Amino acid sequence: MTHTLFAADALLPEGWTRNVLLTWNDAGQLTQVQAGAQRPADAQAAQGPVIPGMPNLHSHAFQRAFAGLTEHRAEPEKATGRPELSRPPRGEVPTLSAPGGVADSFWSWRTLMYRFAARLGPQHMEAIATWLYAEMLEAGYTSVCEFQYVHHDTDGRPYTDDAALSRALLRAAQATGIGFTLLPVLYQTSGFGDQPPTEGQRRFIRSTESMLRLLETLKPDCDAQGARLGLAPHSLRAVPPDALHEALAGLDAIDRTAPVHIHIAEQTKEVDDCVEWSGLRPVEWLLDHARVDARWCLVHATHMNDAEYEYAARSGAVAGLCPTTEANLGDGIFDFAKWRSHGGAWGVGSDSHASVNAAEELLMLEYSQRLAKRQRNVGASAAQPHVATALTLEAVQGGAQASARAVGGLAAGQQADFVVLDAAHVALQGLSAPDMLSAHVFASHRTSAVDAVWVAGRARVAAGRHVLHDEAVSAFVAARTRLLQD
Ligand code: NGQ
Ligand code: ZN
Repeated sequence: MTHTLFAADALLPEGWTRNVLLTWNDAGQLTQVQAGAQRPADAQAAQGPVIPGMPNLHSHAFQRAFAGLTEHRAEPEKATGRPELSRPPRGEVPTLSAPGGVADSFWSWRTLMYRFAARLGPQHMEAIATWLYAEMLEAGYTSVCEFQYVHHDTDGRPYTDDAALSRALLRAAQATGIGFTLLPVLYQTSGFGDQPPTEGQRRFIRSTESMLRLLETLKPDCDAQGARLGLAPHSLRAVPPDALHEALAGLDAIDRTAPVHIHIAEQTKEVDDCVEWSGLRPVEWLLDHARVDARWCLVHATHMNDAEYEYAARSGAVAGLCPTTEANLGDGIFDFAKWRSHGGAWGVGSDSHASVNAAEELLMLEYSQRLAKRQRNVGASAAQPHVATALTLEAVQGGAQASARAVGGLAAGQQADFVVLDAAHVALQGLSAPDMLSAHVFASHRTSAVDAVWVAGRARVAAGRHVLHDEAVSAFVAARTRLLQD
């Protein structure tokens, strides 16, 4: 059987197109995208412009329940109440001074985040992720890459089912209908040069061999629900070179095309420590020591020199930009124009979920560039003068590549993942389709202009709400309350 939707305006890979008939099969794959079509009498019609669904290329689901809880200055000792977690590992003491004590930083945030993660169990994880994924769908994301690093129980021992927390995420994805790429994380050290893990990291630690066994365990579950399985070496500071090489070889034996994601060069301290350890900057080290190619997603890659921008872009890897988290954590500013000048692929992720909104990531990305360069419309391209249009199309491409799934936009062979904008929203009413998308990204003032969201040809969000909205909210709030009380 085939299914159809008629769109008066649709954003195809080549740009805005009039009178488009989308046709897909029972498997949810687009079989035809016909421009300049007549509306068939029996076809349903979209009530607003249709844009491709955005793949979210970086998420730590559990952090959704922690978002908003560190937006005040606090001394780590007082805030954690746990001496073993409050003492940052060697070299991680914030050095800037601020009124009332040391300045908060990425590292002090991380101490608090670890403390929050210490209490998390599979049921919390499932409840948090179910609401998060419903929320992502409502906000225009149609798939997500989960960078999943909490593996063990609260004492740091493997669960009876070693894959318990990953399975909780798979169930949440299944229930909400979001497309899924699961990236179990390899984490072994607390810093460059084999520094032993800290107490706060005990739930993350696995041998390379046990990671490969976990991947083998999870592969059939992922295949059964159309999810993709990859691997995420957490960062160069968490995975020593031998383990990195062994894990990549093991991954290849399971699936030679599986995606590989890594956090890299997010903080200047990480760059300095890497140079001290190896004489090379993190991105330089990685390009020299691993076969980085289009399977890779370099998450953040905030701090690169000119040569790193050039060679990393040319490697074919996707830059995994997480603009609202990078702003929230004070990471620094990625040079988007430079990356693009070398033809670099890129996409967006919501990472710590300080914001869960595809449009807002594009807004933050563009604004960071405007502030840094004192220019406007930095994200426009030769082919697409409208910034929101250009950024949407590129982020969908890069996000699909990083997800290793056929979710690259409105074209035959891709999954039928799309978003119908709300043409009746006050910010959009009466505008042309490209201006409606601009208004959605730049002028909807934290209200939603998303009307309907379809994943693999199935409507998951209607009138701005996910089918599970109410029950998912209650379970999420209950889980967060328990986590904060326990
Ligand atoms: C994470 N988040 O794995 O959740 C990290 C913090 C780390 C970001 N990098 C932990 N944004 O990098 O060590
Ligand atoms: Zn991350």
